[in-house]
Amino acid sequence: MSTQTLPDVDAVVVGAGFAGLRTIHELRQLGLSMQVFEAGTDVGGTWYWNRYPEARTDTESWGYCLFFDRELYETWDWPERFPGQADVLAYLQHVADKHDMRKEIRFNTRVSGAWFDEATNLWTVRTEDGNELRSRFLITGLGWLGVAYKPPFPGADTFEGETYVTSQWPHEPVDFTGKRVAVIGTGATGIQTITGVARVAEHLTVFQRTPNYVLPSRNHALSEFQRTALKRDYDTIAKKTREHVFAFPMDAAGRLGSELSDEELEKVLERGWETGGFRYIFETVDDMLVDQRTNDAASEFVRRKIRTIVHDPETAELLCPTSHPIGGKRPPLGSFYYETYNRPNVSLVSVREDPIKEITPAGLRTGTAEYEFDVIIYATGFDAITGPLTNMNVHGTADRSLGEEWAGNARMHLGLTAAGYPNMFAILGPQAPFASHPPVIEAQVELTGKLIKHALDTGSERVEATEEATQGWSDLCDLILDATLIPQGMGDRPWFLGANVPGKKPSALCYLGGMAGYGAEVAKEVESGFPGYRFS
Ligand code: NA7
Repeated sequence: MSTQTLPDVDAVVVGAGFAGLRTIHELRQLGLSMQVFEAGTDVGGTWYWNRYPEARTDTESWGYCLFFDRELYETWDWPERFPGQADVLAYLQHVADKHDMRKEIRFNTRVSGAWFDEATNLWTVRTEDGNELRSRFLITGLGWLGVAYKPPFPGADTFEGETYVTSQWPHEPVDFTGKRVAVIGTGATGIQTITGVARVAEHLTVFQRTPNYVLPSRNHALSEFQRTALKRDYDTIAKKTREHVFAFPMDAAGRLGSELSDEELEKVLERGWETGGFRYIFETVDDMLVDQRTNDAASEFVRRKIRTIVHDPETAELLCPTSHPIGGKRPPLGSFYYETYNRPNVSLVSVREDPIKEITPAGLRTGTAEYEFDVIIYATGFDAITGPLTNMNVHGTADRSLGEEWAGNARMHLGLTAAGYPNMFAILGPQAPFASHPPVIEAQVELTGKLIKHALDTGSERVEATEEATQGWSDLCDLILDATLIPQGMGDRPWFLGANVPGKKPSALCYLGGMAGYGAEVAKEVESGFPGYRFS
């Protein structure tokens, strides 16, 4: 008589942010049992950890949410155009409470490894507290930005003041009043932190290696009237997020910069700049990221704005990005960011030619100068996209870890599944669309549901992307990347191409074919009976 090893639960889900919560709903629809593990003490994921000053979305609130529950959409009130961290966290807490999701989640529990067993076709998932669980399916919702990157400056431990990392911010408020503060890094999180800290610190010194194109967010409170109108517009907004290239609730511009005269282009850019946010990129023209002349004009437009806003010409020049095209790095949104450099208590130090050499007990030292601080804030980014998954220590068939697998290029079919990792679904895995995350997450969780359902319907114990499909998707990601101007920015280390962490191999870590393009690829896969997958 043969004995069969049975799973403890149908699915283990890792993470309780947008992806984990949306997955709970999907698995319930399928009638599957689950255990969700979450390292934090509450739901929220990225929005649980990133509590630094002024942390805020760069996507308009009415599109930065989940659409699976219309009532949820119509009963939630976003206070601002771009919600702050506390509001996004409150939203996710509300999602979990409304759908009674917390009972599926074990908080304070970090997964330390997962192994696929070929003999039983089950995953064994181990947690740091020493427990083990066997499941048929493993679904990770780790986000792209769960592992901080902190440059290994010599002497970092010797600093006698306070040290903070933006993405590991304390839960208690930090008071910078009367303090001399350093911020290292001017990416999206640095930009937000800088404007917040500048208002209270005695002095803020910003250490900038690469200037960015910081677009004005023009954030504002939403009136009762606006909120009501947005809720009534649920169908249109949901459709727009599925069809817009970046999954934003916007329309395409419907015009090409390449077909406009210099004067017309200037006018359109001015309107986009005044409207604020990513509308400068996506509602002005549809070819900013692919047409050189248009991109040059849009980049120069921002430089002119910087020179107009910033009073000190030397500081203005340091803030002007010249070594990558707009879009070559992820452009941050700011709220009076450039204006901040007109404050008497803020100074800018370029460490491009004169890098930080070491952290000292009193502050830090570049090749030519020494600085003293009470506080150093690292806004130095993340081991993005691959870091959270490789850190989780996932072993597929042949006991091969994702870290080993991705020593070449990180590849995942449809940014979700990989050959050699059966029954594993990585929501926001490498080569998922580079677009606003909640709509991408919903699309990927829905696809996960369909793949699992097909496996169940066909009595399959195992569903796995084929090698051909995994490589084919990766080739497509390369092809699309090369059709854009984005590779021109590679020298400035964009994180979404894995270029920001020394030793990490840069590659097409995301799909740049747009949200509608992704939807079409997914539909093709589903409607043709999953040719990219093997069910057994
Ligand atoms: P980013 O955008 O990767 O920014 C990190 C910043 O830290 C960037 O300005 C880096 O300069 C700087 N950095 C990194 N290492 C160093 C060293 N050694 N010396 C000086 N400066 C350094 O990360 P964020 O956290 O701001 O944003 C990531 C995403 O989170 C963001 O795009 C949103 O989607 C949310 P560099 O540009 O490499 O010269």
